[in-house]
Amino acid sequence: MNVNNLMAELERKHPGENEYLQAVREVLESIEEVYNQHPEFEKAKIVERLVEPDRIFTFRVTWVDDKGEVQTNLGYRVQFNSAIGPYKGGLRFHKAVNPSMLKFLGFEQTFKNALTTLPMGGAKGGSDFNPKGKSDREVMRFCQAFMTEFHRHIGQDIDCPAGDVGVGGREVGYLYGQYRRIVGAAEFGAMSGKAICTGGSILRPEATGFGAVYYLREVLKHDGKEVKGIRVAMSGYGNVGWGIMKKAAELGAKVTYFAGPDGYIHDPDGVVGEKLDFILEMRAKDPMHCKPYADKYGVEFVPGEKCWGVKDVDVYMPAATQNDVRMESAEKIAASGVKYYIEVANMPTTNDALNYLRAQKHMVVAPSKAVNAGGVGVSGLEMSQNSERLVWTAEEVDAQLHKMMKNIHKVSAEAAEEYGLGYDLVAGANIAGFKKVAQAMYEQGVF
Ligand code: 2IT
Repeated sequence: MNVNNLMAELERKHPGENEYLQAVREVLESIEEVYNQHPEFEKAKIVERLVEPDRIFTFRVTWVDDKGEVQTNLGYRVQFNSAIGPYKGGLRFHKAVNPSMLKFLGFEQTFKNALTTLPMGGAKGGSDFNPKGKSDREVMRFCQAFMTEFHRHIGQDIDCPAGDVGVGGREVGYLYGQYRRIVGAAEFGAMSGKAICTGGSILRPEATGFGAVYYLREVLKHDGKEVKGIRVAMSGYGNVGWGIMKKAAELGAKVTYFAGPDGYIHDPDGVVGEKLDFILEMRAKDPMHCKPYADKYGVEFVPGEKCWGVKDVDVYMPAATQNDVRMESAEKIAASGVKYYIEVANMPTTNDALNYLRAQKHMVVAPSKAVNAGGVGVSGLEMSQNSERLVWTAEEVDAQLHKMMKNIHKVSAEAAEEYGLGYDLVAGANIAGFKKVAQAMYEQGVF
């Protein structure tokens, strides 16, 4: 394989799909050498097949808003790869959703899911529906209209969607309800992220954030350090960011900086105790502003800025959205002297910024497809519970999540070591995830 040639071909076929092309390039660059040591993969054209989704569905979603006006959105599902299990991945409802974004997410999901060790292929879907400012009834009508078309593409052994940005417990409830109504069966494993009373798993909402902190713990352990006392600067305080704040507080670490869409907060005492509840309230009232936190607790708020570059922390964790950290921020991060850069949101760093940070000798960089895998990991455990028709306790789920995150760190570190790359967690995760999917494709023949 020659990455530049392959990318030139993909750019020709998919012009302007920048996020997708970015995600593919990032993975291919780090597996190029490994791949070239496997002539059997080369012969079976594994990479050429793996970079294209198996299929993409696009459909019209028409619904009626509260004013009685007819609205039309677009719905999508990118079924990327099912070599190791049924398609699995979230649904994103956001006004910027387009095929390039969902292809990048589906591609990343394929390797992430492989890292969890559970049998799950990769997929992603969603809609350009903007949930902001919509009433509860409008959200329900939209979800029902979406599922009326979408149901024919999913199923417990085919494709199991879940939540992502803009799709939380409420939306999954309406989506699953409509699925059950149409198929006329309680097929729990056709969606994950469900409420506990509808076959959901305990800890699924917290799993991504908790898992990220468990992963961070392994990185620190590698350096002989503990989580206790660690200070974190992060972006995002959505479902995932909040989970990080909560688990960090539980383990005696603290989030002292967090950035939202309107600027960043500096709380030297950390987001702990009842402040965690306040964040939930604040977000429910207005997800676009974190300033009310500063007003309530009398701490610093810096409008219009991100906290990348602050010096009095030990770890940076971008947990907002894709391409949040660009070159300009990466330079500030490197100059701050902070050692750990732990990606949490899917692809939060542009490729040039990521390569720049990875090249810093004093830094350890961990990739989102490993760090945030606990979310889909617990989705996989939800599918297991649904198949068994059993409900696990919080202790059981947490123990499995913990084991999974430890293992993801371990296999990533070992894969990098095996190929002479030292403690390179980014390349290691790509190599470990890729090898599993590639081997499964190879074993199953050419199609
Ligand atoms: O990015 C992700 O891993 C998710 N949105 C979770 C997907 C899932 O199926 O739980």
